[in-house]
Order: sequence, then structure tokens, then C-alpha cells
Amino acid sequence: ISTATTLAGSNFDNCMMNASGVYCMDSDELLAVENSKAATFVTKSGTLQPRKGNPEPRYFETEFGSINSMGLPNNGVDYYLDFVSQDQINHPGKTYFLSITGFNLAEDLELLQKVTDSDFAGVVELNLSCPNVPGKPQTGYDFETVDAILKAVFDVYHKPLGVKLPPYFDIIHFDQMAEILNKYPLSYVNSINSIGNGLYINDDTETVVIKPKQGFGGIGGEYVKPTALANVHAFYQRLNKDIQIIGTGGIQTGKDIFEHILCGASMVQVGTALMVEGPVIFERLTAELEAIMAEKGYSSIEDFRGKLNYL
Ligand code: RRO
Repeated sequence: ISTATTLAGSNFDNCMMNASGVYCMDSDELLAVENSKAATFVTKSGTLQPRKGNPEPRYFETEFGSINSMGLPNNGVDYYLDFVSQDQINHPGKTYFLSITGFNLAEDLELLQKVTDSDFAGVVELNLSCPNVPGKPQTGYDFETVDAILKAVFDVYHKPLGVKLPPYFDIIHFDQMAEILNKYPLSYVNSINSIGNGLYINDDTETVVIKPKQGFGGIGGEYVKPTALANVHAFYQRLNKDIQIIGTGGIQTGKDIFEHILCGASMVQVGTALMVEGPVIFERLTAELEAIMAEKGYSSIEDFRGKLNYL
């Protein structure tokens, strides 16, 4: 039984990795994922300049998931670019993911120019969906801007690139976003980022649980799995077959991974549960997915990927 996959033209010996934002802020965290059973890693979204992010507390775990308003703390794109460029030399044959996010199109292009000028040979994940920078809307909900960004990006950047999207909640939005995405040579679409601007409260103290934005923050974990599966499958149904899907959202068990793959994902990412359990989680997830595949008689993920049945 193999959980191997192919994504963006690279082969991976497992279909699991971290979600950007979790276990990827610095070289220690990235190496912990690197040295786990995960196939590869993606870095924290890097901006042109390092950022401290929002005031703490800015991450809180609940019974069914998490709420965060980190505010894009990161060491700056140069840090992550240097780290992955060195790590790919230390691990020939492995492919890594660099997440980047600009505050406007010009910054996105400047970030990509840095990637072009570097030795980085991996995949770029352009984050179009950070929900937590005060005053800065989620790009993925502005359809015209997404179109304009992708047009400008693919005019100058010709190496593997995927986009991280926010969740969509209406069929017309799946249709409209897929129509835009299908115009471009994207390697993949990653659905979903956290469900933006949820509110979790403590009724004993009658207060919010995170400080930024009066407690509003991105929701992850068990709460978001049905929304994640809907987005994965909606894009699987609508996108050109050469645009692959990374499924992210609500993965805590091998069964959750099985469901994401059944909906069409070629790779899955783990956020909240990785935060809770640490990189050792990938051993359990791999064993659980393999057990389900064994019971069902599947030997590779291609045996069931995207083959969801309807009533
Ligand atoms: O740093 C964050 O607050 C953050 C980002 Br950039 C993102 O894309 N998604 C998220 O839940 N938090």
C-alpha cells in the first residue's frame, strides 16, 4: 500500500504535509516537519519585510478546533527562500513549498522576482486568503483582483505555482472563481484557508479568547471539514484536469484524509491538528490512511481519488 502522490510535476512518497502557518515559522520548526513522516513542508507565508504580527494572545484551541488572528508574523521572504534553497541541496530529489503573500500586486511581483533570482527549485504557494491583517480584506473574495493578480503573475513567472484560497459558500462563487482559475497555468489550488472572522467566546468570563480584532479570527479544525470538502470537490468538478487540488481543513485522522482524497485532493495539509499533536501526527495519519486503504482493497490513492459517489 502506498500513499505516494504527484503534485506540480514532483513525486512525493506520502500525500501529507503541514498547512502554512503551522510548524513552519523558522528553521527549527521546518526541520521538525522535514524529519517527520510528512512528505514535504510549506513555509509560513513570507512578506517582503519581516513582521511581528498581531498582539497576543492570538491563537486559541477550542473543543472542536482553533481560532487565530496571528496577523502574518514571519521572518521575511528572504529567510524562507534562503532556508529552502539550502534544504533542497541537503535533500536532493525532494521538493519544498514556499508560501508568499504581498499586500498588493506590486509586492506579489517583487516577491516572485526574488524567487526567480534565487536557486529555489520548488513550488510557490501564493496566499490569497489571509483573514487577519486589520484593514486588509481577503484577496480571494475580490474576484476581479484575483484575476488581475494571476494575469500579471503568469506574465512573468513560469515555474510551478499554486494558490491558497479562502473558503467559498455559494455555488455561483465556485463557478465564477473556477472560471478565472481555469484561464491560468496554475499547478494547484489549495482549499481552504481558515474560515475568516469567526468569534469564539468564554461564557464564564464573558470575554473573547484572542486579543486582536476584538476576538474575531480565522477558524480551523473539526468545524471546517464540511466546508473544506465542499471547496475541494467543487473545484475538482470545475477545474481543468491539469490544475490539481491540495485539500486543507479539518484533518485529524486518516479517515479525514481519505475523505479529502475521495473529493479530489492530490495532497492534503494539516493545520490545527498538527499544532495540537506536533509533527509525530504524520505517523498516526499515515498508519490510519493505510489501514482504511487496506480494508477497502486500495493500493494507491489514485484508486479512489475524486471518485465520490452521488445519490
Ligand atoms: O498569519 C495569519 O494570521 C494567518 C494567515 Br497569513 C493565513 O493565511 N491564515 C490564517 O488563518 N492566519
